[in-house]
Formats: sequence, structure tokens, C-alpha cells
Amino acid sequence: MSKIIITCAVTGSIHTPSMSPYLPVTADEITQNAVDAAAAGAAILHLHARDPLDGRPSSAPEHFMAFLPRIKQATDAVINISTGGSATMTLDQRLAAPKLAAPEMCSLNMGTMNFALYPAADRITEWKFDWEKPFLENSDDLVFKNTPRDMAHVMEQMGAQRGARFEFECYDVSHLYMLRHFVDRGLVQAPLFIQFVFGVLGGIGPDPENLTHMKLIADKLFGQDYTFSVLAAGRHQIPLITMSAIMGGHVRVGLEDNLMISRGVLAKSNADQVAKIRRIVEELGREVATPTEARAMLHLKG
Ligand code: KMH
Ligand code: ZN
Repeated sequence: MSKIIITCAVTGSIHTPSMSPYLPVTADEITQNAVDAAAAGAAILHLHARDPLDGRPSSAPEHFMAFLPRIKQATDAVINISTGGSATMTLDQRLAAPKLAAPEMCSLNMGTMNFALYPAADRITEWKFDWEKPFLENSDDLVFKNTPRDMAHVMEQMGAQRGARFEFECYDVSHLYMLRHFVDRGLVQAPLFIQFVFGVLGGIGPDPENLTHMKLIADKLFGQDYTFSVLAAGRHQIPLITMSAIMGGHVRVGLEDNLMISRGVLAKSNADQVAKIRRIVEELGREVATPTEARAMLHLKG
């Protein structure tokens, strides 16, 4: 089996500071978490920004630029900037920082969907910031908008114009067919790096059978032209990504996807989660890819 790429999604835009004191929100915290995650074995760093004043998800380029150069200077890890941002942002807002920073990789969400936050909400015990309550309540009506026109726009702006390659976020089987459509249109090319996303309410559920089905359909649609990685929300993270490692896929960890390190215990850092999955995959006989190896596997611009 080929080497396994560990992606670490450092902070995201879903969890709120009141849910964990370890969620990185300032530039210093995001930098430290990212650098430590890379040192622990993450070849790819999936990054969002936060407003340092209140921890709210931010699309402001200055918030990204407060940590991106520092991370680049301190690690060789692949920088992957989210173009999903938050479901509450417009596409233009989501693309502002990725367009400016022109990273080697960025995420690309493969469909419009509901994006409810219930899996996380049961861990919220108090509201620390005024913005959190409306944000979470609004998930009842939140639409994560990624129309075919939006997706083509991201492919054109980030892929064709800036040479980024994509982490294709597929939250359901239908998203694989959407991706095939764009391959057929010639807007994206192999090797495709497909992130199977499990456990978002609005996407496919975190059942092992769904992972085998996603892989079966991806094999049919893309043959040798793709590799897959798995992320799963909350307590489903480690079981599903371990299954991915067994099936020859890659893995994503990070506090964007799960705040815990084990049942009832908050992860103190992103690096703790990287170290945990690294131990597991090495025990399973897989070797962890370096950033240089990940660049070669995914044909990144470097
Ligand atoms: N938050 C994850 C479920 C993105 O940033 O583009 C998916 C994600 C989306 O990482
Ligand atoms: Zn993300």
C-alpha cells in the first residue's frame, strides 16, 4: 500500500470557543497548532481563519495573513486553504484569502446541502459569545451553497488561474457524480484527491457501510485516477479514518472535525490527534507520507 497522507484541519468554522479552551482562534494559536501538527506527522494543513477578538469564523485576508507566512516559514507542510469558509459566508468572501494567498491546495465542496450542527450542539453548556447562539440556531435554516456555477468558479479561479489542486469535499455519493461531471467537462484533472466526509447532518451518515459504498462508486467513476481520504465528525472520527487507513485511503484529523482525543476528554492540541492517528496507522503497517511525498502523489505545484 502507498504511504498515507495525514491532513490536519486546525480550527474550521463549526466549533465555538466555548466548546473547548484548546480550539485555536488567534494567529499565534493557529500557527502553533499548525506547526506542531506538521511536526507530529501531518503532511497537509487545512486552514480556516478566525477573528481573534471573539473566535468567530473570518474570511478577512488579514486574519489569514497573520498566520500563513509564519506557518510556511516554520514547516514544509502543504498549505491547504478552505474555500468552504463557513456556510454563513458568500462565495466571494470565501475566496478572498485563497485568491490572495494562492496556496498549493484548497478545498472544494461538491454540492449544495443542509449543514446542521446538531452533532456538536450537545456539548455546548454555556454561551460565551453573543454571536454563537444565533450562529448555531441558524443552522436550522442554514444552506451551504455550492451550485455547479460556484464550483466551476472555484475551479477556474483557484485551479486554472492559480495552479492550486483540490481536496474535493464529498459529503454524499451524489457529490462523486458531480465531480465526475467536472472531470468530463475538463475543468479538473487526475490525480484527484477526494475527501469522503461523514457525519455532517445533511450529508451521508457515519456508518462503515457508507464508506465501502463511497469507495465502490468512486472506483467505478474514477478508476486509478483518484485517491481518497476520510474525515468524520466528532466521535466518528477515529473509527472511520482507521477504516480508511485499512482500505488504502488517507486520513484527516484536527479540531475542525472533532474536539476530543478520546471519550469525554478534550484534545489539548491538533498535534495530539495527529500523533494518535499516526500511532494507529503505523501499527496497521502503513507508512506516513512526508510533505514532499504528498506533493509528488497529488501533483502539487510545490
Ligand atoms: N468542515 C468539514 C465538514 C471546507 O473547509 O471547505 C468540511 C470542510 C469544508 O473542511
Ligand atoms: Zn474546512
